[in-house]
Amino acid sequence: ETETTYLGVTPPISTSVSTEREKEVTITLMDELRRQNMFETEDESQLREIVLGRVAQLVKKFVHKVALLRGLSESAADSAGGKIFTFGSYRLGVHGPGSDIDTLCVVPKHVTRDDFFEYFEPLLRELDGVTEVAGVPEAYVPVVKTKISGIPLDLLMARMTLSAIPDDLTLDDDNLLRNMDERCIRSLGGSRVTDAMLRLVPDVQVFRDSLRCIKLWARRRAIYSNVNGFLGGVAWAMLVARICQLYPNATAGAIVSRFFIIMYQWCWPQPVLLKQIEDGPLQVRVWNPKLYPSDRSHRMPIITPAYPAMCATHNVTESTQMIMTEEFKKGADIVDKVIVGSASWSDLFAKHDFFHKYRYYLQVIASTGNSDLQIKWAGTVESRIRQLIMKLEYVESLTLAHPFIKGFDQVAYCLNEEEVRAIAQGETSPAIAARKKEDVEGKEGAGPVYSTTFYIGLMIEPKQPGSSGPRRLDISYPTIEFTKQVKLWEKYDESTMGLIVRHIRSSSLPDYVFDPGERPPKVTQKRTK
Ligand code: 3AT
Ligand code: MN
Ligand code: MN
Repeated sequence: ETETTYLGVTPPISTSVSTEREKEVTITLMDELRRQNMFETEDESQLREIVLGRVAQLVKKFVHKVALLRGLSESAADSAGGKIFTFGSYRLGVHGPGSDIDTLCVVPKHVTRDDFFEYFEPLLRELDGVTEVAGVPEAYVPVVKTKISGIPLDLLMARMTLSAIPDDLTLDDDNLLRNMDERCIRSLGGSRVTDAMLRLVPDVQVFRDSLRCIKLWARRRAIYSNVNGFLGGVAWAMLVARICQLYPNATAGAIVSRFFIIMYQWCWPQPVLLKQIEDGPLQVRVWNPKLYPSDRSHRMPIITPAYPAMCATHNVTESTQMIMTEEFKKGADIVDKVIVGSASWSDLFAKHDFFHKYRYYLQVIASTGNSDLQIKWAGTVESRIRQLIMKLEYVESLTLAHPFIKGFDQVAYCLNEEEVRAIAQGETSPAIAARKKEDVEGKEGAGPVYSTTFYIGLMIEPKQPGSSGPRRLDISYPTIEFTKQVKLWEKYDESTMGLIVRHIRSSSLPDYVFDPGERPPKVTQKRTK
């Protein structure tokens, strides 16, 4: 046993300090991140602090008000407290100019979740500089989304089993979770995980700089999305944190370089852990593949470092794992070149080539005639696309089904039922596309159709030499099953919601998936004899 201590589940790979060259590329990396507009201005960062200060005051006011309503004495109400904690990118210190502030409001036991929506929300609406307030009490993690002085905030609430919330309360004690409501435990989770991560990295500034780089890279390469089977912000942060543990004295440039090499070579499904998984005071499941078959199905497990330990990457499928592994390899090659000087950091942040990569694509088109309903319907469809991907992975001649990380929203003003049907089926018509809201208003049977189209790239096995006839790709089973299952959604309504899955050739991809000038000009195919 050695005397030296380290953070993480194994000793570091290397404790040496970075080379001169690694220090140089760290400087050029930071320059590039600034050029890419990854940092907010000093003014914006001060504004965030002011806004947070005001939210903290408001939470206290709210707790005080509810205390009096519940018949507590004036002095008990005065000492009831209330405290905010941030999490997400702002807490990690990796937020960009437009990022929100994820904020948890911690309240004492006399304040209920209903109070949060009934009293806190109205108080918020009265606050100076508030331009948007939208409560989502029915969400898995209930939230009030707001905008104060132009800064977006996600406000969560957790009710503790304490009669007062002191200003010096911390959330790291697992025993605080005892007897708490499940939604409150979930709401605490984000904050507890973020704080644990910051405690588990050897150098917070190196971690932040490296994570900013990886987040930008993952966004540009279109592999930043938990719902679609890639990794979300928390998972990317945990991966970077683990590399930081393995190289405690390295600079950000060196961390990024090791990140790609190690992640490319990682022996999945060996989990990425920042600390040993521990048991705790609740009757809840802790991630354990030896015990639970569903945990055994996780292909790239990355485990949260706060109790109860959970897998942040349960959405990863065979396809998305292949895609990410390929990106790790490409990233490793580029960073190698950056270090020898034959590539620049901007090459690492090159835009993805999803819409150039495949010959065939699936379009999944969700449509309704109402913009509010469309958000819910499209969200539901998107959350199930992963199921379609997994079914497609079983199709024999399909090597890979690659989901794109975002849907494309469109609104078409239709004059009649026939047009509505055509749009819902994914057909495009220049005449309808050119029409404006005014053109259909007041007309009998006319109205808007809102559609969201998701794309899945299909990689098909090359045709076997010697086989006769055209190779047929039969995806009817996966698509029919998928449509059937999505329509089991409790709020599904046949008469107002459309769902279509169809395949198209790359040449039929609509212009809106490309940036201006991105699409190679169409060559008119003239057959020469
Ligand atoms: P941004 O800089 O805000 O884009 P972020 O990492 O802060 O990056 P989010 O604000 O979307 O990203 O998420 C912050 C945390 O909130 C991450 C996770 O702990 C939690 N979270 C996000 N989306 C959900 C969700 N749909 N359900 C539950 N928790 C979520
Ligand atoms: Mn955020
Ligand atoms: Mn958020």
